[in-house]
Amino acid sequence: MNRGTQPRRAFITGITGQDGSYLAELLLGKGYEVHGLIRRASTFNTSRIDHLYQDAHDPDVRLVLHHGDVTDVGRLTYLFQWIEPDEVYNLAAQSHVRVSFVEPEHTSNVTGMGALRVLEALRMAEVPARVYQASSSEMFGATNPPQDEQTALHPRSPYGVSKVFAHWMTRNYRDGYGLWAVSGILFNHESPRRGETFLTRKVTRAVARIRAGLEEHVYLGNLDAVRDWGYAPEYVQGMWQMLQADSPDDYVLATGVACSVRDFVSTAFDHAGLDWEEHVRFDDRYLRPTEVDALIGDPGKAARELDWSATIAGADLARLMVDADIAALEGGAGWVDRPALVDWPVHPLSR
Ligand code: NDP
Ligand code: GDR
Repeated sequence: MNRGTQPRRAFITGITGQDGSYLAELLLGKGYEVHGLIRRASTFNTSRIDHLYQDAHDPDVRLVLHHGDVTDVGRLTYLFQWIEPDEVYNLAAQSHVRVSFVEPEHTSNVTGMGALRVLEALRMAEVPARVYQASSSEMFGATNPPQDEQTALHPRSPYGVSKVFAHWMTRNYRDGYGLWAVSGILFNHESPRRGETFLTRKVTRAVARIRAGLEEHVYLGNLDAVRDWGYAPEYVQGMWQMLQADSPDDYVLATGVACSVRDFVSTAFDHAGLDWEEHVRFDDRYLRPTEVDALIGDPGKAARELDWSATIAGADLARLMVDADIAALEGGAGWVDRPALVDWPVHPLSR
């Protein structure tokens, strides 16, 4: 859509999550007007974006939040008609694989059907936006590495199955309705803003607390799984690049570097001068009914066609995250320069 000198408009579902917060930063830095969908919660849920807060009374506010939910297609349709975004990033999901076994229906509704609602709302609103769908390496599941865009999908969790549904819906809306839609098949990506119950952050946060004498042990499940861990800010850059391409296509974003859970754990503890075997205990509650043994991506297509590549992987990432958790615990420079908690006003016209 050509708006002359007006800023480009992006709409992000999942803006309060790890990726949403980095993406909002990136797009604001590029001059975009950014609209984010947030869920009403009984406690503040905007801690990852509070440092981006702008006073809603300023005339040139470029970050606007809207209450809503990807389970509510009417709300999404209304917002798309009213905002007329140029780019839509669908990052909202129940994104925890272990939790998806406990809540398969909820996960399917949000992670799978939620993506369909975003696509359908855009179709109904007749807004010619470019759409990014957050697909996942979990879709490959049991298929042997290395995995790329041609690799067969074999999901091993309700989360993985939901992402496959969303992935194929996105392709079908592209093929059937001409929607400018892409799926980014992203391998694990982490950061100091990673949710505290995912493996990397659980470990680096525990390392900082054990080092400070606040805790003695951390309980983990399967240490044998192999993942391809990259750094989240680099991955949101890749998302944006996918939407700037000449034509819509799907891309794998990965480092190509294999790292086992055990190696990540030992690197993180080593970095803080601790012996991991003294502090890590096993708890079978963190096992999954079906595990994904090895995910190692081949990001060759993204390198060739988007000039995208990851620079931080596995062990470097573990050290970076340990440093950030130690700094945060010591009250120094944490991951965010957070102002006093703010009550984000939802837009007055966003009724
Ligand atoms: P997070 O779990 O950190 O963030 C998920 C976001 O979705 C949060 O903002 C959450 O809101 C929001 N959300 C959850 N349910 C709903 C709902 N019903 N309606 C609206 N919003 C909702 O995930 P990440 O940032 O790590 O990941 C972003 C996306 O990328 C997800 O779709 C994830 O599945 C996918 N992905 C992630 C990878 C990774 O390694 N990080 C790899 C591949 C794919 P709230 O804050 O209120 O909970
Ligand atoms: P994953 O990430 O399932 O790959 O999904 P997670 O960090 O949860 O698990 C990674 C591996 O570590 C093993 N593991 C543990 N995991 C957790 N969470 N807690 C533990 O105590 C623990 N002990 C061992 C797991 O079994 C697994 O093998 C992430 C999510 O961000 C998805 O949304 C995303 O799509 C995929 O990455 C790519």
